[in-house]
Amino acid sequence: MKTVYNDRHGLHAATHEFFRGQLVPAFEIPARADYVLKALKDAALGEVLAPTDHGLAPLERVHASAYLRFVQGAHAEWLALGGQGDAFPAVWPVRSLRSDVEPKSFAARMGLYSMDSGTPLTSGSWQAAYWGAQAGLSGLDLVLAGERAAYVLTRPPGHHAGADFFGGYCFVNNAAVAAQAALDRGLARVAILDVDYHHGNGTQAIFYERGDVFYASIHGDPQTEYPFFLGHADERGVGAGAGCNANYPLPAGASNDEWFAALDAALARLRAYAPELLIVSLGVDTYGGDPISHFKLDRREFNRMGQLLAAQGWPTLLLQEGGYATEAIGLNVVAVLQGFDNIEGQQG
Ligand code: Q9C
Ligand code: ZN
Repeated sequence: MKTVYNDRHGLHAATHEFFRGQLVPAFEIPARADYVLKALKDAALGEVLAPTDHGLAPLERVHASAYLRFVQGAHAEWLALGGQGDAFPAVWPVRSLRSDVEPKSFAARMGLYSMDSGTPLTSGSWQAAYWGAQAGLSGLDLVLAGERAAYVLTRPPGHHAGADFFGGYCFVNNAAVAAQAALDRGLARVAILDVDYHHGNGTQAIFYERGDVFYASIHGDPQTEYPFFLGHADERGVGAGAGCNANYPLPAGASNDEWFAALDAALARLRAYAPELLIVSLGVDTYGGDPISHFKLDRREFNRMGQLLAAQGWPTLLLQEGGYATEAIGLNVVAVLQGFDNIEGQQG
């Protein structure tokens, strides 16, 4: 299948991140995408294309304009105030505090527009994230033009980003932007299947009250796993979206049998919904060797995942999300894509 590659991803390059409140070397690094690109080329998986610019309007269909404006200018503001290196939020409007008034203070706006301190805002974050969304939109173009499937290689990831906040390494919700663009181009029902280890809280929240996007996710139980505050099984959507949200939280350490049972259940829900397009939030941090996650998938399982996704028969857009076993994620992604293209692939 064809790949759209965001070649500006390297503009987002953090050295450190806060992990459980401690500053550690960043996990979400440019080498992740470099390894995937190399593996795609080694496997001769298909053409690699550059994104075309669809402008800001499709991002504004999902994200608040004030939020996008803030992210766009935030690092320059930080430097102008004497900040050095990457910027991190440190204060948030939690319960009883107001989030309806945008403060003047930069530190306060960093908190207003974020959900955690684990997402470094760097000088190139906006550019990288903007072009990631453009890559997603370009992949959508391919699928709407009749390609069976397309893969979007980009970082930073997107599924934790909400309508007006960043977090979980994410700034722009690429899957949500692509889903909304598909609707705006005439589709009536889009499914998003999120197989990243972490629940895609941003994607779920963006479509929670809507029936035109079905969100299904298999992920580490938020009782113990990031993002902690969303992703439970009893979240089923409300209003027009009632019944259009399906979460499959699994305990950290869940077996591959449990994971594929959840995938079976999620796909059955999606078949009942009968989407015209499937968007896959393809995180490969479900890999057994991932440094921040606790599932046990390996090449054989990634290959099978791709086969099962293809077997549904829907036009499919696969978007890169997480995966932090840097040197392995290329082979893991290729295993999914080869499975989708019905290539057995190398095991092990
Ligand atoms: N204290 C994605 O895979 N860090 N995001 C956890 C726990 C955030 C992962 C810190 C992990 C986010 C797209
Ligand atoms: Zn993840």
